[in-house]
Amino acid sequence: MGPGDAIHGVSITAPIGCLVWASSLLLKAGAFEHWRVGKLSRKMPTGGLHTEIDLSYEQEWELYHNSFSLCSKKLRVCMVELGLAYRSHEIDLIETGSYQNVGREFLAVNPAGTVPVLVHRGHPVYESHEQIVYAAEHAGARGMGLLPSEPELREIVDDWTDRASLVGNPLESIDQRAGHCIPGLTLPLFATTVAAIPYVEIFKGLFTHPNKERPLIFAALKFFGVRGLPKLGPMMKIVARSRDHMARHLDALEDHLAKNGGPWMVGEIFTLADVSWVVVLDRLVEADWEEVFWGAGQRPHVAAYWQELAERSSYRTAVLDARCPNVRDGIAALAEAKAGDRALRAALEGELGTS
Ligand SMILES: N[C@@H](CCC(=O)N[C@@H](CS)C(=O)NCC(=O)O)C(=O)O
Repeated sequence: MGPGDAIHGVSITAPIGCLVWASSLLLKAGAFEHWRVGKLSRKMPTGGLHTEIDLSYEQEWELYHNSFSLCSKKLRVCMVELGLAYRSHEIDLIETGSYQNVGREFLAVNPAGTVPVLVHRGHPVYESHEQIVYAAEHAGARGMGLLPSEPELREIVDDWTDRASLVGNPLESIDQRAGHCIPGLTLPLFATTVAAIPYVEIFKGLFTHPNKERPLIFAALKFFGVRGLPKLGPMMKIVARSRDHMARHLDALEDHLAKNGGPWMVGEIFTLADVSWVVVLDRLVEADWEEVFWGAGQRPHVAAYWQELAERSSYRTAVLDARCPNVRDGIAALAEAKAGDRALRAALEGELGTS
């Protein structure tokens, strides 16, 4: 469906146009985001274990997660690396089909409505960068391997884990965290994966999701598609800004890996820092940024690091095997659109340093 198409004989160009205009305005002003964060932060639980909350549970470890979410992938990779079995509760986000994450049942698990949530013996642990540490600290010898106790190694692990994390509003501190560049760099992929999500599901978010930007952005992406994304100026600015900052984070990673010799972030030991970065690099690959960032001999240490990460069985089990159909199709559609449209490729990949 494209501009001018009609549903039951009624033109949808005008209402969609208004929504796109409204979403651009909101993105530019950022006023709504402040309102949203202000409103949600009263409900947003702090990170870490909450022993004061009791949830019903059947297994020692339970995981509320989504197949596509970056933070969920990180926690799943971590659980596989630690050899911790868990009971799985898959929660849909609009990215994968519906706003189950803001339904009554899931809000009882996490009032902030975000995934993942790790539940240990019925108590939730919030924030994925804290969940992986918590899980490692409760996984015996295997956990100690992923989380070294030597202060100088632990400092490296903490720094690089933090740099890959998503903490608070992703559009802020994009210069400090590669994780914060990920939503912007995923916009082209959202523009293809959303093709499988009906408008009616997307617009439900106007009534149910605390962040009204989400349905507006997803509706605009669906309407324009990836080929029309270059027309959405505010979104393109976010793509360009995220691309430039990600290039700097990867330069730092390249330097770090060149100095310590690899194959992992702290040399021979695979740690939580690598768990945190495998999902960042995976997202860059699935959203077709691999060539831009480490193709054609650029950043050879990052390229070699990615190759090692992608060969780990935890990556295959927790990320590749979990990929859902609309994401699989969206990845192929994005690659196809860029391959057949040089202007689109140039608009998305641009000249680094131009944002
Ligand atoms: N800082 C949180 C971020 C959680 C987060 O934003 N999760 C996203 C998926 S990666 C989510 O649930 N989004 C759904 C929504 O906002 O509707 C963490 O690391 O766990």
